[in-house]
Amino acid sequence: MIKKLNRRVAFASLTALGLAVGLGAPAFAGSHLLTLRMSTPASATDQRSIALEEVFAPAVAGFATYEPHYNGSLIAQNSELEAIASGDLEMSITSAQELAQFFPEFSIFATGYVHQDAAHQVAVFNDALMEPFKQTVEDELGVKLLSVMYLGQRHVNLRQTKEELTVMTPADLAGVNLRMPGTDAWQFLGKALGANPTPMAFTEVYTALSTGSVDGQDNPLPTVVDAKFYEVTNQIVLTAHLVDLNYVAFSKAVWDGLSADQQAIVQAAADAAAESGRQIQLQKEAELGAFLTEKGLEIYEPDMAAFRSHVQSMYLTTDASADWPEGVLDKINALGN
Ligand code: KDO
Repeated sequence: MIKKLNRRVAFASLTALGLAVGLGAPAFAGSHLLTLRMSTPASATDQRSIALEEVFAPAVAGFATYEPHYNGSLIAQNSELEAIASGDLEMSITSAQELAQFFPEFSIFATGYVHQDAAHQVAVFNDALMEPFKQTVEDELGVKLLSVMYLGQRHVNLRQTKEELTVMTPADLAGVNLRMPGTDAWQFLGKALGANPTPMAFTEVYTALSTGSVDGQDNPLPTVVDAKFYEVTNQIVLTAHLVDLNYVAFSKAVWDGLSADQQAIVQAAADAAAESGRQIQLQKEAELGAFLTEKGLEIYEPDMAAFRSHVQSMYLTTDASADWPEGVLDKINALGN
């Protein structure tokens, strides 16, 4: 908690300094195009990357050059927000879990079995309940959350064959070293699933699975295919424990230097990219089970009620929900089915 508070204060000051001295101040009038560097751990073939290149980039091309950096090659996973705050980066595809490092209340959007589907994510992001969250990130970190992108339903993906380990309830994951991304919110989710979470950057997961330094990882089916995790794992347990999202994060300092027309173009471009990526990702999720079965993976549903109740009670009976603003969970639930 102290660490988080320190980070929060430190970055509020850093952002104030960055804004005051004009770090990241854009030069985009006339023939001077603004460069929008975007860093993500995702690959160039991930649907979110493709959507930004194919939809966002051409829409802003009149005044900005979109410059994507993939596979964490420019900024390491989970450091992108600091980079935007300090003027070293203009855009990223961030997560609620990363934001929770600075603003613990964001963990509510990173909680298992809260978002119900892609449409629910959009309804929550566009609802008034989201305004104080967005405002805090803008004011204290200098980052604008433009739109919500759909990553998909995360499932547990293991090296063991189903014969070696069949997972029906959280108890079956006891002692399983499950790679989860390296922030507290992710690690807690791994524990809530009943596993032994191991923090690791996304770019290291394929090697860790192939050498057996972890037993498994969790990600949506399109990521399992895109990152070729199916080559080094044997089963997928369809836990659907997190309908995962990312936000299109944009430098507030750069935003403030845009004209009102340019801001409207950037906003519309981010929304259109998010919508395009969402539709393709949903289609892929529906189709890729068959592809993965062909590749030899065993795919099955566990006891969903057991997972849901174990995960939910872990959040509601521990400190994990202590920072959630009063009433927000009810509002999120009310926007679902
Ligand atoms: C991952 O590290 O497992 C994760 O899926 C977490 C997401 O928030 C997101 O950062 C994603 O990786 C990357 O964009 C790579 O797909």
